[in-house]
Amino acid sequence: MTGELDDATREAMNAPRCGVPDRKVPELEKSDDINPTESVTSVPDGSEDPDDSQDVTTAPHPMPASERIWRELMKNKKRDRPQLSHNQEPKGAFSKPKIKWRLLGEGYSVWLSIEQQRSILMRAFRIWSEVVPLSFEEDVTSPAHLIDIKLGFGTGRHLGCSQLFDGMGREFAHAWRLGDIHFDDDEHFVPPNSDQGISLLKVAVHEIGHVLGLSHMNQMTSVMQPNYIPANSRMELDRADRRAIQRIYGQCTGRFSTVFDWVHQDRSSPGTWVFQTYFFRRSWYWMYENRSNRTRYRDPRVLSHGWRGLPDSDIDAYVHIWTRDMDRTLFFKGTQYWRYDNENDRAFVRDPEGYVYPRLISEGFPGISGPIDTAFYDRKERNIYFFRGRNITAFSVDNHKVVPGYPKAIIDVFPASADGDHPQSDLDAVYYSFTHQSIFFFKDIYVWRMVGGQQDSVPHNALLPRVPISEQWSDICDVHPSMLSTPRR
Ligand SMILES: [Ca+2]
Ligand SMILES: [Ca+2]
Ligand SMILES: [Zn+2]
Ligand SMILES: [Zn+2]
Repeated sequence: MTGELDDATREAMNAPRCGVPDRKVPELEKSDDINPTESVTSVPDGSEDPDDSQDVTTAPHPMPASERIWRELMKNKKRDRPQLSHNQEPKGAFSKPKIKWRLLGEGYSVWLSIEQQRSILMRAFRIWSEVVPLSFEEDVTSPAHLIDIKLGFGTGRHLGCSQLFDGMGREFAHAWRLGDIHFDDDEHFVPPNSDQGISLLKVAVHEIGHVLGLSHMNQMTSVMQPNYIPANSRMELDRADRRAIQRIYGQCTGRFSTVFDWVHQDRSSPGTWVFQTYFFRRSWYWMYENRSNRTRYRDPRVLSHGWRGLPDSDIDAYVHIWTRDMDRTLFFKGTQYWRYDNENDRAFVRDPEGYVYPRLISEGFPGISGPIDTAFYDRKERNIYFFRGRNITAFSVDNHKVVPGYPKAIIDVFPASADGDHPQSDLDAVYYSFTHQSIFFFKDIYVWRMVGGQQDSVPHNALLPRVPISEQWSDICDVHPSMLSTPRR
């Protein structure tokens, strides 16, 4: 090995040992990934702390904010001492995508119910799995040696650990890179949104960050910043956290069943049209926040909870027929299609015209038979374009029949702008993005954007060279099914 200290090693060497009170603030790591922003030179003033303004008699006295310094030790899993030798530097990342964790039965907190502890820890793991291709599974049955991350609470001498905890204050927890997490139960751990005590969620997210290989980041908004800031209700990874963990584990990739902008009238102000972008994959979906270029916090969600009355997985296509006198939202699967009742937010069983759903595609669209790969509605031409295999078929909404001359080869209608760079056949999704004012073609983990507008060099409906989907839309990540959110849209 080089004998060079990496940041984590340096941090571990500078950190105080567990059980040895030391008021020195751990040295802040300079992270190179983010634009330099305000640096943390002091911990927040106690007067800004809502905890301190309250007279707490039953709960342990909250610590003054000036002492709310996050202290923990990071160690290599199989070593006792924080000092790492340089010739056996461990690889700093899990090399498998599925990671198992367990809250130790001998290490429950006295502050929260067991169910609360488990659900908070699950949420903390989930927060990381929302941005990297890792899944975390709570495993309460496998033999201990198969559990990657064991978590427990304890005070003083605890859990057979060689490092003593230091009572209330200073050290809150310690974590081993690629290993376990111990929480100092002399701290008053509380659920998120509590205005007193120490948020277990916040501490857990931070410690899991260390286990996954992150060091401290000197940014107020980062969950990896070294000073504990009293819990605020919104607990999110900021951009720097996301990029840092993705530098270790990469971006999430995967193919989608359907992608679309859901355009509908705003229920709170009729007459106003709004849209949200959705990505469907099997039985899950994400809502994408275009403005912040990321998915909504706590996505993915379960399709059947968010889109009632539709098939609960593998939707082939979405079509929004939108003319002056028609506004129909349709979902396709197999040989059938469903009409969605935007107002009541569920699929129609019987629509206002008296049609009963699901209907056969061939009944609603003479000349078209399912299954289809994908479809989209072109507002200008008032055609629905159905894709299947190598072919595309235009269906005129006004004439209620297939446009003469179709089906055609996809590549003839939407040629490649660069030789050989074309999806050819078996598309996953095609959708018009209101945000980008462009049509995108999805296949596998790639996306092709239609040129659009006027360009002399290439036909206006040519497809630009492909890019990975994850470059265009960030952080669309699977989570372990046990952690799926079930709240409605
Ligand atoms: Ca402590
Ligand atoms: Ca599809
Ligand atoms: Zn310990
Ligand atoms: Zn830390």
